[in-house]
Amino acid sequence: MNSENDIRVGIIMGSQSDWPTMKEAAMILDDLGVAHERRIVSAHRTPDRLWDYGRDAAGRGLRVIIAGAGGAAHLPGMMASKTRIPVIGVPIQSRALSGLDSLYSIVQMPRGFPVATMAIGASGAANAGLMAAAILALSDSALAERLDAWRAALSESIPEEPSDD
Ligand code: RP5
Repeated sequence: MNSENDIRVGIIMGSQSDWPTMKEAAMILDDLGVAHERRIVSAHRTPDRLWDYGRDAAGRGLRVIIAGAGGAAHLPGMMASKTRIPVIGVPIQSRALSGLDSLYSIVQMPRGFPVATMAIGASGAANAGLMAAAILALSDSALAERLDAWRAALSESIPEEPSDD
C-alpha cells in the first residue's frame, strides 16, 4: 500500500460513468508500479472540488494529472488553468457525438494553458497512463527501466506474420 506521500499521479474524471475508460490509465500505472489516486472531480457538478484539487495538487506532491471528461469536457482545461502540473486530457467517448465533442473541447485550448490531449476513449486513457509514466521516468531511473521493459514486451508480443487463427 502506498502512503499519501508516494502519490505522484492524480487520475480525475467528471463522472462515475467515465471510470470504465479511465480505469485503463489506472491499470497501466498499476502495471508500472506508479502510485496514483482516483477521484471524481466535475467542472460543473463539483466546481469547488475542482478548485481545491487544482490549488493543492503541487503542494501535495503530485507531478502529473490525468483528466478524463466527456461531452462539454472542460475539466482538463479548467484544471490546467489552476495548476502548473502537466495535465493529460482523455476525451471520453460520448454517446451523442462519439467523443468528437470531448476531443475538440479538450484539444483546442487557447494559448497559455496547454492540455496534452490523448486519443478518444480507452486507448487514449491507456496512453495517458504511459505518458504520465514517461514524464515521471525522466527523474526516476527504476521506473525508466520498468517502462523500457514494458515497451520491449509489447514489441515482442507482435508477430511477424498475420495468422488465420
Ligand atoms: C461529463 O459528463 C463526464 O465527464 C461524463 O463523461 C459526462 C456524462 O456524465 P454522466 O451523465 O454519465 O454522469 O461531466
